[in-house]
Amino acid sequence: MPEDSIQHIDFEDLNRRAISRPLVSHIYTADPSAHVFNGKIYIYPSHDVDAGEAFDDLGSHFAMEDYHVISMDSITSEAVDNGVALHVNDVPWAERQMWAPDAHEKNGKYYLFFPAKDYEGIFRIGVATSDFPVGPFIPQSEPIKDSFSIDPAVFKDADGSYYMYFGGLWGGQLQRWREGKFNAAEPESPVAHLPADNEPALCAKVAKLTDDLLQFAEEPRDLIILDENGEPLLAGDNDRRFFEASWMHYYQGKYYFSYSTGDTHFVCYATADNPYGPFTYQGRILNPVVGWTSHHSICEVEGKWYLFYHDSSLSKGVTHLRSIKVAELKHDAEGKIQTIEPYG
Ligand code: FUB
Repeated sequence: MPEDSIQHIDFEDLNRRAISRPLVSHIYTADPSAHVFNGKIYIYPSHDVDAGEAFDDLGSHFAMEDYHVISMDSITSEAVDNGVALHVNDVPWAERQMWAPDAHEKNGKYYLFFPAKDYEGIFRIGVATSDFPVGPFIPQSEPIKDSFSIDPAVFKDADGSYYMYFGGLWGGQLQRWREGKFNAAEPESPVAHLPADNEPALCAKVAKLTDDLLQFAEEPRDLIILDENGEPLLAGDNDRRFFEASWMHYYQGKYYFSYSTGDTHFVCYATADNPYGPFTYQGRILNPVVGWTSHHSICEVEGKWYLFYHDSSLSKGVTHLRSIKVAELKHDAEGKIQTIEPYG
């Protein structure tokens, strides 16, 4: 829900209508990436804090410093905070802004993938490893070579390959990498360097990972989303084009790429028959939540599918103080996802 409409919200009424409650309320959490490892649910969220930074459209007020892993024995059990799993002070290359992370498992080892700004103010994506799903995680000394932008989501395909999906506009800097290297030219405005409305939209990126999950095995490719006529979505198609918050899930023979439309506040999805695409736009998964951002993951737990998402209802609309939630997600007989209305 856009910032300027929040002042009119009756939060008591909204919380009554909300389809789910915050999973934890002793800290603020956002951007939940959920997985089942060894029969247990692990959620890798951002840990929101109020660091006193001024609000701007580059997201400087999202000044997070560490990650906590949240675990649940089952979808209805209590969500447990397992404490600090990684702190920015322990990451040699990272200076600030520990944004939306993800994690995965391979051969009994756990990998935390996270974006942060380096000492030049450029978002990079790092990897940290642990013998335990809840950490503590030990970071690599350098970010992934040639990584950029934000919101890594790692998907394991049926053949054992792992792919990273990533990217984000405005504060996520994706628009500054259009020429293959960081465009440092001023102004550092969120809308500078974007394509014109009638040009193809900027794409999320996808790259296969190396066997040790520590590097890109190939140069990241554009994840193209086509409209109903087989044409790439345009940059001005703000209700449908990619903005940030990549996620991938596989359901009945199809790859489902889901993402946030950012300034129009929807979580949407597109499908393909392979992990690279091209994908075809299908529809909305989640209508706008309270707060500017919307960011989710989709995870199967004991045969049912769930949408993990966040909103700012607990903080009464403070956009950088969010809480993770979960709701059941349903695919219909044709595989279409039913749109979720967060407040009933
Ligand atoms: O949490 C910081 C940023 O807000 C994430 O990286 C974006 O996806 C948005 O949720």
